[in-house]
Amino acid sequence: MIIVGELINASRKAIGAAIEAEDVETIQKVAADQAEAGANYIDVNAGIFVGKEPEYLTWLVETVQDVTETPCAIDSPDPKAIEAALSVHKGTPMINSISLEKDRYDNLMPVVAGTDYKVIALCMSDEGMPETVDDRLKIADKLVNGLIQNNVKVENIFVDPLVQPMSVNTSFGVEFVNSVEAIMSKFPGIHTACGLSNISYGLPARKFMNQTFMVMAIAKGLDGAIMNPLDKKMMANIIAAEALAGKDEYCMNYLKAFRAGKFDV
Ligand code: THG
Repeated sequence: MIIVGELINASRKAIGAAIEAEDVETIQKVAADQAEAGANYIDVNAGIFVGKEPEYLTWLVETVQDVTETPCAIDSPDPKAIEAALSVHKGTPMINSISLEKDRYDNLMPVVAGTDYKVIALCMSDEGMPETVDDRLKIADKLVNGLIQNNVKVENIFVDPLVQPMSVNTSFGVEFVNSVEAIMSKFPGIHTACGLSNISYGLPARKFMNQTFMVMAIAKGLDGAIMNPLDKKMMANIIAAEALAGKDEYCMNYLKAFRAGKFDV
């Protein structure tokens, strides 16, 4: 599982305040803690600051990279903000995300074309949010083919089928996990990723719903997630679910995690 640590997101109160105050220490602690907990990428999102997003995202990348070698996932719908952040990023980042929305697609495709960046391809178009497997496959098909035509390697693409809240429609959980399965089998070698926590929006005890949903999605092939790596139960669930899904030869990783105390949660 490729884990993208979600905690540096300006929509979280403490982080929004730290960004405005240029509080390096707070941001660096959250970055280092997530890297230490096993994040493969550190998501940086300054989306609430309209107009200032390029400036703040650039500052976030520099601040995070001063304290960890773990690369960033640059999280913005705005190609200009992504380009600004890329101009200072060292190493190979993840771009979060391109979508089929025309402006976003047309402006971001040249930025990722021919690069070795990891690219999240979000199943969203100008026609709105997809609901069924079929809706998602149609968008994924266009995004994946477009990226491949622009010389992005299939193994660098993470399709995000878009998680929608269970509280809105009882079928949204099943449609999502079936989309993961359909996308993984239609495009061999591709990855999937998502922000899981949307599934539990509007419900109590969200962590239980999120943790269980993760296991269901892993069973269908999900191999990337934008999540809180400091959630130890979630991390333990992932290790067990990946072993159960046949992705952990001789349960080596499971045994290693046990010995490291990762199941003492
Ligand atoms: N897909 C893609 N990118 C995304 C999302 C997605 N980026 C943004 C979002 N959705 C995922 N990121 C977050 C960031 C923070 C929170 C939720 C999603 C959040 N966290 C809890 C909090 O602040 O209280 C803490 C988490 C916890 O305790 O478990 O709210 O869907 N491609």
